[in-house]
Amino acid sequence: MTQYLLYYWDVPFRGVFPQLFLEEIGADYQWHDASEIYPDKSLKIHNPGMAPPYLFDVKTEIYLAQMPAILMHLAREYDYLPKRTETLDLALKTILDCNDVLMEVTNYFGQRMWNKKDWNEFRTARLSKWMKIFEQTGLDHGLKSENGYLLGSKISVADIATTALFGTLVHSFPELEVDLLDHAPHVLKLCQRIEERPALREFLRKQREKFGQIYCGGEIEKSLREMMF
Ligand SMILES: N[C@@H](CCC(=O)N[C@@H](CS)C(=O)NCC(=O)O)C(=O)O
Repeated sequence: MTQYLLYYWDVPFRGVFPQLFLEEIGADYQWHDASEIYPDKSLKIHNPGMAPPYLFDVKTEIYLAQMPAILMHLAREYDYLPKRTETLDLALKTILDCNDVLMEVTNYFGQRMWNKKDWNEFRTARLSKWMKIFEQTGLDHGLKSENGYLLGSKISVADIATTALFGTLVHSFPELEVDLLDHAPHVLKLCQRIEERPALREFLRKQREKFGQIYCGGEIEKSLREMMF
């Protein structure tokens, strides 16, 4: 029986976070185009949200918006939250960091297009710093090149979020893999390990076959692509 409906656009960007999680836990879910809710019905659903992704829980008939809230909800339901207070807090912090990186990479969701000067500054200063933050977080909690997870010895929602962020980014923009290798080599390996999990490998293969290297779509993706040369 269908457990969840996930509403998002036909690009990976932010929707791949909940989708990767739903695949990881083997949930029975249906993907729906965000236009079924956004914008016309945004205010008509129970628990309205500003913009996609939206998750609809079929059993409780409750909608939830905001990617971090959706991930935290699923993580709690399926025991993907660390137990200790520090790492539990860090799980939320990691998801929020991911959300910030999405916003920064897309220059505040395409409010302005990238130019070479701003992009190079962002890439060398902030993007590299974000990568180092994830790397140091992992190292502080026992992440190794061949094993371990971002927040300890057990997989958590933070690993799914980190992979949805950096795994997707370097798939869509292979030019950025060298940045991740330089600034966060253990995180790069972690993303590769998570992407190879049996529950995720086939999903990602199909999704990437369908989307190719599409990232967030629109004018801002075009602008981002121009920055890569
Ligand atoms: N903070 C929200 C942001 C949602 C959001 O910005 N969604 C984008 C697609 S990734 C959108 O459709 N925005 C249209 C709008 O904001 O009106 C979240 O994390 O879910």
